[in-house]
This record gives sequence, C-alpha cells and structure tokens, in this order.
Amino acid sequence: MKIKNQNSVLWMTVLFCGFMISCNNGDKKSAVIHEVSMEVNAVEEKTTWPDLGNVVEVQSTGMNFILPDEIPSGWTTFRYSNESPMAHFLLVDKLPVVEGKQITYEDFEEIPPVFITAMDLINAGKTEEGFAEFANLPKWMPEIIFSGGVGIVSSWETGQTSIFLEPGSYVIECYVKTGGKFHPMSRALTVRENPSEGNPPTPTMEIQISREAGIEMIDEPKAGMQTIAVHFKDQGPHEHFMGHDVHLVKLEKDSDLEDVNSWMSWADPEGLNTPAPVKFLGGAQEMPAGNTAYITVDLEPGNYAWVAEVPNPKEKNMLKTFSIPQNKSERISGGKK
Ligand SMILES: [Cu+2]
Repeated sequence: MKIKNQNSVLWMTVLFCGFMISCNNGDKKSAVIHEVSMEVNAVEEKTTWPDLGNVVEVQSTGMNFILPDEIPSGWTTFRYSNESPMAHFLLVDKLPVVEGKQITYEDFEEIPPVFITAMDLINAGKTEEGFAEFANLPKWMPEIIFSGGVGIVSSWETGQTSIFLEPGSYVIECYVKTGGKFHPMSRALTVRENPSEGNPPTPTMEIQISREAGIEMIDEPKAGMQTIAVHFKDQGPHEHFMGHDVHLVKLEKDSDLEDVNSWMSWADPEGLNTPAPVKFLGGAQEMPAGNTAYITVDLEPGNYAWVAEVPNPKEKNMLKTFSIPQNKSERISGGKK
C-alpha cells in the first residue's frame, strides 16, 4: 500500500536521523543513501481513492479516533488512516432505545471495565471466573446493533469501507489489545436525520460470509483499485459472543497462517494483542444478516487472506488465501466457488 503524503514529513525525519547516524559508520553510507532515495520515491506515491459520495475521514494518532461528532445518515464511506504505532479497527455500534430511553455514550462506558476485569482474570488463568464477570454487563448490551465499519488496519495504513447508516446515537470503538489490555478506544457519534445523497458503491468484486459456508469469493480477485462488496448472508454469535466479519491480510514470505488463525479471538490471552502477526489492510466489520458493506482497496501483486475475527476461523472456512499475480499470465488462485 502507498504511504500517505501527510506522513512524508515524519518519514523524512526518521530517514534523515537514520542517515546522520549511519554517516558515522563509513561503509554503510552508500547503502543508506540508496535507501533514502527509495523511501522518498515511496512517499511521493499517493493513493487515488474512487469518488464514493459521503466520505468521513477518520484518523488515529494513538488510542484515539479523530472525526466529526455528527455526520449525515445514509451511505457513508469511512476512510480510516491509522497513524499510530499499533493496529486498530473501527467498529460502528448503534445504541438501542430501551423502554423509551435512548442509551447514551455514558451508559456505553459501563461496558469496557467489565471486559477489562474479565480479561485480567482470563490472562491470569482464571478462565471460568473471567467469563462469569460478563454477568455484570448491562442488560441492554445484546440490543446494540453492530452496524459495520472498517476492519483491522495496521500502522501507517489506510482502510476504507462504505456502509449504510440509519439516524441515531452511535459509538465507534476498537477492542484490539496491547499488553493484554483492550484498547481504551471509543467515541460517541451522532448520525443525523438528514441523509447524504450517496448511493451504494458499484462493486468490482463480491464476497460473502455465512456460518454455514464461511467466506466465499464470488469473483476472481483482480489487481488494482477494487471496490469489494461483502455480503453478510447470516450472522453469529460465535463462541466469543460476537458475530463474524471480514478482514484483509497481506501475507509476506514469513507469514504463518497458524499465527493468524490463533490471533483472531479476543477471548484468547494472546488473541488480538499487538503487535499483530501480519499486516492488516482493513475490511468489513460485523453487520446484521442481509446487509452489505463495500471495501475499497488497491490490490497490488502479492499474497493475501480474508479472515474473520472469530475463534479458529480456519475451522469455520473463514480464513481464505488468494493471490494477485505479478502479470496476467500467472494463475490466480482462490477464484470462483
Ligand atoms: Cu485500537
């Protein structure tokens, strides 16, 4: 993926410091100059995103989400730049109205401490006591509608996902872990009655996910900028109380699919704990059955995987690899089912 232009100052600073240190180390000088030149070329590249209507820019510079407090309803494209040193995601939760009362962000804040206490017990080997903690969750919690969002995005990457939002009170959150603790990342978001004029994007590829069949690629993966429809045929919950979603992983030579498989459950002490074992490029967060999200991503040649954030996704056919070849004559794997 391309490095965004706004990161160029930081990259230049880091590289300049590296250059100065290496100058004291005579024989490495020419190699470092070459590296500087390559990186400068990299920062000049800029991702050109297709025009997808109502775009909401979101940024993380640490354990935070930076975005407007209010956005219009309707089709919404979240363009999420992770400018922090750890992986995050952006899950959009619609808060319920219970017995005529709107559940608020302040009410939502009762939830994370329960998960933190539970996880501390699970990490200490007291699994049964940890899960017993969930009895302390507010009774309205199952009424939260997980409404989609951007899948896991590694540091210095940008993920883009389009979803339809009804008006209402929302929370956006990330529960990736660092040092075994869930990220304290959530933000209130109001989705206004007045709709934007956006339409659903036109997909260039389609995939679907279900409990029965896992992740299925309907079209052969193609190189270049793609808008990928992700159809949720049904929904969970799975053993970790959550439903399924779809994340995009970039695989490198040393990537181990078993590491990816075991990392995908928050209920595992090492699961969802940073650093992630692979590079994540976004995806489509959990949504109710029958909904579709659209991921926009530039698929450069290489090896990839779709994976759901569920316990043991491989067993559920929710860890699927595919390749984008260097040239058209090479065979594309993982095509039509
Ligand atoms: Cu996070």
